[in-house]
Amino acid sequence: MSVPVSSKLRSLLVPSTRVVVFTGAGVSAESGVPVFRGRNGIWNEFRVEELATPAAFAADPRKVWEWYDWRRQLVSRIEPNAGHRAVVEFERFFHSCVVITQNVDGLHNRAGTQQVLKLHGDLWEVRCLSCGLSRTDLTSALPSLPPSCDCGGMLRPGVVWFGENLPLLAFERAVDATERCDLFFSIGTSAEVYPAAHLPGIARQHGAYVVEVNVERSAAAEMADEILLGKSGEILPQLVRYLRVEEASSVEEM
Ligand code: BJW
Ligand code: ZN
Repeated sequence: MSVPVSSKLRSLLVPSTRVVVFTGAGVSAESGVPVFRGRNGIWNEFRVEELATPAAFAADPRKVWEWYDWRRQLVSRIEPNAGHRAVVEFERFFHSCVVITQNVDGLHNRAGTQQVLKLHGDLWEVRCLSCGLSRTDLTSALPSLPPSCDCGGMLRPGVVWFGENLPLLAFERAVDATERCDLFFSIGTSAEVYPAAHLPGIARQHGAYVVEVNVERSAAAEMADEILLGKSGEILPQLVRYLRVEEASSVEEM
């Protein structure tokens, strides 16, 4: 089923438009990754204070690791969906398309996006609390919890918990791209977690056309010029079909 798309948005679907794609958990929902908030949200079942804070990890590292190991196993069994694949098509079509995600699942990369600004880290990264070394570890399930570094120190998940700073370079690049873009997509995020949630407003303040793609209106809706209500795995491929029409008509004109 198609959703109505404005003529303004269609006019922006040309290669020279500078695009930012900003995603949250909703873009992975159709792959089977649970979202955090709202219907079927993880936080309805678990308390955030018990799982996604440095204090929670200090109090019970094994419990926190069990949760992350469960999520690593889940993500290793599933595949990117049509929404992730459509983002790859965006990158191919637009001369400038910056992908910013709050997701830690790595599904944008697995779909084929090379450069992703990961604001909340990566489920597949581990960091040593003793020597500080970070590395990728694709093992699932982990043989012992909490896992240890070669130096003997305890490893932690390479994600950003509440109260922790975002990776500075990735966030600076995200803000920079957001300030420069013409078209900003906010996709599958509740836009409730800061500072990432500032991005749709920054885009709007700098004159971008802001489009929300979500199954329901989020906090970002206030900043949006246009809201496309529906699943990202259906709406984004619809936009890709428009890009193909645009591509075909520009070839005809040559
Ligand atoms: C679909 C769909 C489909 C479904 N198609 N759509 C007051 C008190 C305490 C702290 C604060 C405070 N005010 C501000 C703060 C700071 C705090 C914060 O923002 N808290 C708010 C919750 C109030 N932020 C931080 O602490 C951040 N750091 C920071 O600010 O540093 C400075 C600082 C330093 C020291 C002290 C204080 C500040 C860090 C935030 C880190 C967030 N980490 C997590 C966990 C990451 C690791 C992991 O995954 O385990 O990141 S929390 C969780 O939320 C995760 C997500 O990336 C993030 C955002 O969630 P997202 O992606 O938006 O998902 P949902 O579930 O919320 O929404 C899904 C959406 O999809 C919904 O809208 C659905 O409708 C939609 N949907 N299916 C399209 N098919
Ligand atoms: Zn170490």
